[in-house]
Amino acid sequence: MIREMKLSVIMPVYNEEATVVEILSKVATVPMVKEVIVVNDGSTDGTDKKIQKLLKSKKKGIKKISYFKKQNGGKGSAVRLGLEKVSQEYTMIQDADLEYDPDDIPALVEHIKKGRVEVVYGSRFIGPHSNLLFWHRLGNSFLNFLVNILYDTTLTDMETCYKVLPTKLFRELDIRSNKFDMEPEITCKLLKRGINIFEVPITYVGRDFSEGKKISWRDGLDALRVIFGLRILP
Ligand SMILES: Nc1nc2c(ncn2[C@@H]2O[C@H](COP(=O)(O)OP(=O)(O)OP(=O)(O)O)[C@@H](O)[C@H]2O)c(=O)[nH]1
Ligand SMILES: [Mg+2]
Repeated sequence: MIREMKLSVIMPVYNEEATVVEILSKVATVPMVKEVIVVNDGSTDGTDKKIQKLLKSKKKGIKKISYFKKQNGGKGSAVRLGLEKVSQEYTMIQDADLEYDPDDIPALVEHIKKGRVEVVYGSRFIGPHSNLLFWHRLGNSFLNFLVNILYDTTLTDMETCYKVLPTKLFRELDIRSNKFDMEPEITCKLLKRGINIFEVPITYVGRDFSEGKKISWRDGLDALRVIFGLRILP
């Protein structure tokens, strides 16, 4: 059985003037992407201007993009607002930098289309990748290892932004985290429900802080709180 894939993409954006137009143009032209919901929460650079200009242009695929602004609250809070606006059966997240490549989306959703799995993650560490930051990679591996031990699984990349979920399920997870701790919250809540997360290799070109990366060691502490907290909760 090949299922028609109707996908909404939520794009949280904060100070990404260098990349936002290119990534939006790319993701809006992926065949199964039926809408792109951009949430910009108070960028202080030229991000807003760049998005407005793109929306006014007649570029292919732009009709699919809807744009929301709010006060800065972090990636998780932006995704939560986006999720309220989603209209399609499946939802995924696309960061506004160029680390993840929308060309990988068709392969990412292939096994959902075939009806074999419900939730798919794009793993950066089983596909071709460059990784620039040693401590970031180490922290990432440690958090991933902890999830595997505490939730009895064998994921390779629970922090990936490429997560595809049925929209109904995503809403039921009732995500509370406001920042990057949203990623372990989604993962741990899925695992607690006994949902089988299917991983597909994706390409990844990591950026560094001079190129706009925002995640830091403090976000690692938030992740620890979420991973342990959700394990203890009934
Ligand atoms: N709306 C919104 N988006 C944010 C905020 N902080 C980060 N983002 C977005 O979240 C995405 C990921 O941020 P990055 O700094 O690239 O973090 P990263 O280390 O690459 O994160 P991963 O790719 O998940 O490992 C980018 O699209 C950012 O613009 C925020 O406060 N608000
Ligand atoms: Mg990034």
